[in-house]
Amino acid sequence: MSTPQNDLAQNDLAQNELPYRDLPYYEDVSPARGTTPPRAWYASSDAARLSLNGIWRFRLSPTATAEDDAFARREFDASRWAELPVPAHWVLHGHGAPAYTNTRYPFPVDPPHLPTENPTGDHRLVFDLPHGWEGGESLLRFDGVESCARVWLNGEELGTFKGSRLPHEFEVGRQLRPRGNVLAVRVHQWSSGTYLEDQDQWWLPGIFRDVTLLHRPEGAVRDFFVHASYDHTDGTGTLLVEADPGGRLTVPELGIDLATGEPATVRVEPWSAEVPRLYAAELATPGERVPLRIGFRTVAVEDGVLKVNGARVLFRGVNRHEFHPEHGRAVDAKTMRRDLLLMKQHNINAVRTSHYPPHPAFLDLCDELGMWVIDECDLETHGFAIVGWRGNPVDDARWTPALLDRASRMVERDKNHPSVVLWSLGNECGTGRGLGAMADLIRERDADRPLHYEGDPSCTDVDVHSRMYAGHAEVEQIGRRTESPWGDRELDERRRAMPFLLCEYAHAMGNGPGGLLEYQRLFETYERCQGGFVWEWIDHGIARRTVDGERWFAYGGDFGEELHDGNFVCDGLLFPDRTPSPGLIEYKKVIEPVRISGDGRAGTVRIANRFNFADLSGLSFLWYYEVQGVSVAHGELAVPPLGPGESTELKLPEPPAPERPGEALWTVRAVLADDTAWAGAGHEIAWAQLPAVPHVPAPPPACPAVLRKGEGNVLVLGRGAFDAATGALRYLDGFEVVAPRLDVWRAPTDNDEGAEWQPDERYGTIWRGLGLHRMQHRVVSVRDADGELVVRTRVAPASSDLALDTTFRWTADQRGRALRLDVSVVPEGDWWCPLPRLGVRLGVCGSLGLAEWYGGGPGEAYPDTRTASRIGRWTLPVDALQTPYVRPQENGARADVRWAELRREDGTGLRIEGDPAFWFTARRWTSEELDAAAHTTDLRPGPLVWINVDHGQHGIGSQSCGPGVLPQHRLAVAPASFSFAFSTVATRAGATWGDEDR
Ligand code: IPT
Repeated sequence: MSTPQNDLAQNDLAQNELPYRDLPYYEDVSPARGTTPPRAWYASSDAARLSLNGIWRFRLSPTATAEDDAFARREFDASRWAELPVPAHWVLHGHGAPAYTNTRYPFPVDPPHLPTENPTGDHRLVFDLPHGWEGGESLLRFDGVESCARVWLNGEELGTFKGSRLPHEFEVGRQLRPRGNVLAVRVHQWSSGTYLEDQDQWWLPGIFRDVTLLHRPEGAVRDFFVHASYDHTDGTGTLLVEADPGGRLTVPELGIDLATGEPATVRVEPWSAEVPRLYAAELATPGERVPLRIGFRTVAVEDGVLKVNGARVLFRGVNRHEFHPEHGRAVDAKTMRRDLLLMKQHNINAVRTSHYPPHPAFLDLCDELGMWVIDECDLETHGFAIVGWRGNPVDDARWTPALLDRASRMVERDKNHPSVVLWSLGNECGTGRGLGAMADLIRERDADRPLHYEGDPSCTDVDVHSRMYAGHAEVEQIGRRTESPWGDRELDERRRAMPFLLCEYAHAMGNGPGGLLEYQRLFETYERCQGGFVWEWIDHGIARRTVDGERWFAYGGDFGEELHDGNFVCDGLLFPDRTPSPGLIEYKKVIEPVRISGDGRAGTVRIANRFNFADLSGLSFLWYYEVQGVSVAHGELAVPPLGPGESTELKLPEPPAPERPGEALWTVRAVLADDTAWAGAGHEIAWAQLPAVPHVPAPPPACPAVLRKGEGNVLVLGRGAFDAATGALRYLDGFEVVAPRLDVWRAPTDNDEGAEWQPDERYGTIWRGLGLHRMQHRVVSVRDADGELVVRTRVAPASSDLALDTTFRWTADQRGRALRLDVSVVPEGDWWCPLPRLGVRLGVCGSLGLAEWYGGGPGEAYPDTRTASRIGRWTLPVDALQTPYVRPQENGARADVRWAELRREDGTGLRIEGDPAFWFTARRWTSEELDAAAHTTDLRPGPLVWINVDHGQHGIGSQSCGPGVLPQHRLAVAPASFSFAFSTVATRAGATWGDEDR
């Protein structure tokens, strides 16, 4: 933000930009010494290459200068050093420990200086050249070293470099010998580069990507640039490949055989993330043949809209950090592919490589499988925000060479990927001249991709307007191109004419994110709103084991860091072990590229193709007619191969004559017709349920039983036995229960807790402050009202006059086995905040370990995360109802439950029906225990299963970083009434009350 103080600070700074002098290389701001210019990366060629990955020797020292460089000499004896795999982070192999901070630098902000304690890892590898390795030039390539390296080969120093997630190469032909080569690499955890790499992630030093020796025959490819555009007006592609040295380019399938530097225009099929058409090609220079895969596509901003091949694209995106729970950012090829398959399988079509260029092979996979990519530079100086941006390197000319080096290493490395459609200057760097210089450099080199950077609201250097965590209302305003002015009229106008992206939204920390559906509607309504990127793909929990071998995931603070940001590092759609979280299942549903809607009663269904490029010929449509959650008829629906944006309305078949009464609905699913590269035939893409016959809850007792006094201090009503003094239910049909009572507490989610920078109320703190976690229940009266049992309780927190005046009215039918509970709640006092939940909690014996329910499932759902919940009959063990969020918190509710049963192994158990449908939760610990736990291993099953049947739940929102719960999803305090019927289940086959309903 531009304020007088800021401007002053920036001016002062400009005058202070005297050159830094006499700094050691790791503090010196210059990017590198001795490396060769950046160039395109390619996975293979016919030139020899030798992977130097493997087991190296390793020594850790506490400071940058504790050890001299004698280890680089060939004769040095490192046989007593530890062994360490490369690529790896040494802190994940028992040398030192990881540490997590979000924006804060873990050392004083004193650029470019670093703490004296600067863990330094000396790495050493002895290697032979393979048989037949020819002499001449070779390059030694490092794909990623954090954060600064000094390199020697056979005792001769090659140079130094910084830029952790960028490639660096040295010429080494002269130093190589056939046998016994000694490669020595000194890696400092902290360097001036660290000031540019303040991304929100673990601090993980090491050689974490591949090390490769590349033979460079005479006339080998130094660099090449593939320009492959597509003209959607005439269906032609134009190919031009620049190469140094020049050579020939062949694309057999297109009959192309050209000299480099010469263009060719031919009819082609275009590349898109939906239809990733690649053409196999070969670049041949006098000394090398490089296989290429070419995708034709044109990216352009036209009429304020970002278009590819002439069509508006909608990003259904995620922010992807590189992360593996055991290996940190040393992510292997299998894991990269796994990420992409999981994304494709969940309808995700775009990745922002937050906040650095990924392993280069990842982009090959994006080309192949189809993914829009925003490639982001390895640059973030977020920690300067804490000191009012004073000294921010992106606004200090002394750092500009380092910024430019980073920009050009990214662009040169990744320029040949059709999947990369936008360049991003970096993340959260504030503003400054350095960013402008980077933008100039990138545009100069590659005019064919628009630029992205979120941190400068003026949008001076970019082609798309981008925001993070903007609320729905603001996105709507932006959608209308009426967002508030920033300052400069001309720039404001320019910005309003730009396409808009949410480069981060929907913070997926813990339970959530909520509110996805409402964002998606905005993206579909406003042409300018071209989608967003959920923050983020995966939880960065580090795998640990208890002494008993049980696995758990560590977050900030678990390694004894004195400064840390706790579990803010676990905010992904995947759990650390890459199991999809409910958030991912919800996202998949919300962004489904086929919209199915209709009128189940009228028997009509509408299919809309929401792809931007693909038609629907690859999909099959299946229908099911379900009565009480059981499919009674099904078949295939003939859907024409609608083109992008097209829709049609179809008639569903005649439903079968009902064998028994009850709720009925149509489920229509769109599935892959054939196997694809990323999922098999039958994989579901989209679905909808269309109600045909509504659900009718069980009526109140027709022939009410009468309350009577039993033996001792007991009241008996139907099959229920109650404590006469408190009115608490003790037994149901001989079955012991911990009496149902009103419950409003949930273990606050990360989103309930909220973030300090969000203006919305932080309800976790507010609820706790009010004492909602320790409500007291004062029994006001226990009455026999015309044979019914009526119990009035005042439920209220200590030290407050707020209360919930609660009446439980118990009734039973003479003939039935069920007990009906009508609850009514009347708030007292000025309740100004929503409740976490409103319902009834009871406890039953832990042997009731199996849950079956008819209602929303199979996964959890909350008011603003319920799109993926589908009505059906579901069965799961109680243990599987819980979602293992890395930091335990409220989870596991099932929405719209008509009835639920908990059963023992022999089939006997308890049944609960709701009127209206309810939220159902069952777990082996209480909400209080859940609330107290810091890690999953803190939760120990108790002797009981605790059941919550809720009339209401507060929404989830995204406030752990973004906006809170939308008003329509808040659980406002208001008079409420709702009912449950409790009965026992005799055996699986001979069910009791509710039998007529099944
Ligand atoms: C935003 C960062 O860009 C991202 O790296 C991550 O830290 C995210 O927040 C939260 O997990 S910045 C935030 C202060 C809006």
